[in-house]
Amino acid sequence: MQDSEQDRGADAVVAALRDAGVEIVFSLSGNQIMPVYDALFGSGIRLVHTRHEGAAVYMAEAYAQVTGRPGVALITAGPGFANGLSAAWSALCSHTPILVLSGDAPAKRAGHGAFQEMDQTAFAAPAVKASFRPTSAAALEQDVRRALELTTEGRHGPVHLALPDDVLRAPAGAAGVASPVVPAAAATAQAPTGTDLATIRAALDAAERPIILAGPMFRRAARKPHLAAFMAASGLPAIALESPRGLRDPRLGAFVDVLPEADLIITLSKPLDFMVGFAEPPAVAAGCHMIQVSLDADTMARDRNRLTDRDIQDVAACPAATLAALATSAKPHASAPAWRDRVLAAVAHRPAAWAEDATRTERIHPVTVCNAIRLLLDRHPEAVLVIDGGEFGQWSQACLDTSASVINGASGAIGGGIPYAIAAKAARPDEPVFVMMGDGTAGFYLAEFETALRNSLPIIAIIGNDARWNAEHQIQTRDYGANRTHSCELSPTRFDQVIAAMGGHGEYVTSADGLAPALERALAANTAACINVEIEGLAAPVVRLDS
Ligand SMILES: Cc1ncc(C[n+]2csc(CCOP(=O)(O)OP(=O)(O)O)c2C)c(N)n1
Ligand SMILES: [Mg+2]
Repeated sequence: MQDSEQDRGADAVVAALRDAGVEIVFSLSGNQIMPVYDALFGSGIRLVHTRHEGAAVYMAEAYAQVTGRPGVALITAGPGFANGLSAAWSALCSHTPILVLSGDAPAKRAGHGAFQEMDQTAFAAPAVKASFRPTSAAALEQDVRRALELTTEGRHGPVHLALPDDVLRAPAGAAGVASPVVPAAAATAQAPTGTDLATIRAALDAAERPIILAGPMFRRAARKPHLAAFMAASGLPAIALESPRGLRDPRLGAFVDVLPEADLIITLSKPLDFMVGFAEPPAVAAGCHMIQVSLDADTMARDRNRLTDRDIQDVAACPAATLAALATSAKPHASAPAWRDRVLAAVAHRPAAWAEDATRTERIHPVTVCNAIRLLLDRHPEAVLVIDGGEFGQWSQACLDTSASVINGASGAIGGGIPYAIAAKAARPDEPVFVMMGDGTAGFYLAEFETALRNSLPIIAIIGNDARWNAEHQIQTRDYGANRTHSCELSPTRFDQVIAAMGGHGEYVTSADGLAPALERALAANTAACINVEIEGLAAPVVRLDS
């Protein structure tokens, strides 16, 4: 400890993290946050040092999703902070609780043009739930503790703290009375009132085909069982949405075909946004009664005010607590289980033709790759499966699921897959972690393979390589014509060789027969591995009841 003999602001930051039970900080270093690196010595908190700030923030997001506890990223000022913002916005869209700590220029030099000075809170504002810049070392411990609490207060999401360099180095105990800048978090989640529950129960009784649409939080391992318990008790369908394709998420099969039949939709922390076709026809019937259950009053008001001619009620209560209360008191609904079975059959629907199609392509069909992965997931039911974007990612979504899955989420950002997998492995070191992604997507954070190797976090990446930004190629073909596609071709990169050169395990698969043995070798290698599969570049799957 060189900056001062006493505890510094940086020590206060680390004390708050440690006391909150934080086990890992994902970080990329820089001048202003050096005191925090120093303070981490002896704290028991693991530091995973990444190759890009975006990766550190994506790692915090996946860590939170897999563990159910807030993830923490620590990045430097100016460009480092800006590099992390896109990933912070992903966590905002996926309702994931993360704390983003960034270094900042000295507070006493505010407005003087200090190195990397930037109005961080203004820059962060649209990308996070809340952003603050504490200026007192004495209040820093409280500020960090409160910021962590805020990540799970109301709708879960990212909270940002800009930490001025001089505040991190200043003695934490010497400043006398100091007021924290982060407001107090609400003590408890708001339970639904008896009136709230009576409103919902009455609506359920009056409806013929009610359904619950839940937000991405209900896809997480910790909350999935709540949906299942409600379905079991009531006999009604409850579906969680987390994909940027919304109702057309291939994981939801032909769900889009049955939702318009619903006459009551109860949303649980699921805004009536693009993911649900703005709750307008044809996605949702015009006469459908809707009840929104959320702690995000602003978003509920936004949606209700837009849909003024619709029958919408708001319930300002914790969605998880509301669901639990409904599950314990539910009795089988009059329409159950026929309506539920119809919805679940639509969700499970996949075109029968895929099996045969998969044998006909010249290069390996994405479904064939997925079938090989499924055998491994059957053997390792606790494995984590990460799926990133692109058409290959959509095929993976259609074919694969596990109890612990992480996808690129409602932001629609591609590229976070490798960092997601690394964080999932840090959270679950005893389980295999697979990440499926396209060759374009793989390029975003390929250097993080070195992070995986350096930190002994053996992930297995399956790259569906069609030497193309295929999703973009498909859009150009569809919207402008087959003779007006350009600039989507990529080199057929030997990712396996790149990873082997880094010191990891590489496999190059050019035939369906080669898939299973390559996967077995990668598992046995117990090091970060890349399976580079030459796939057929197909359009993302479309699943409809008549397909
Ligand atoms: C951060 C970000 N940049 C760009 C895009 C647009 N985008 C979506 S899919 C895609 C192509 C992905 O290509 P690849 O990973 O090779 O998968 P493929 O579609 O070829 O299977 C692009 C560029 C995006 N969604 N997110
Ligand atoms: Mg591709």
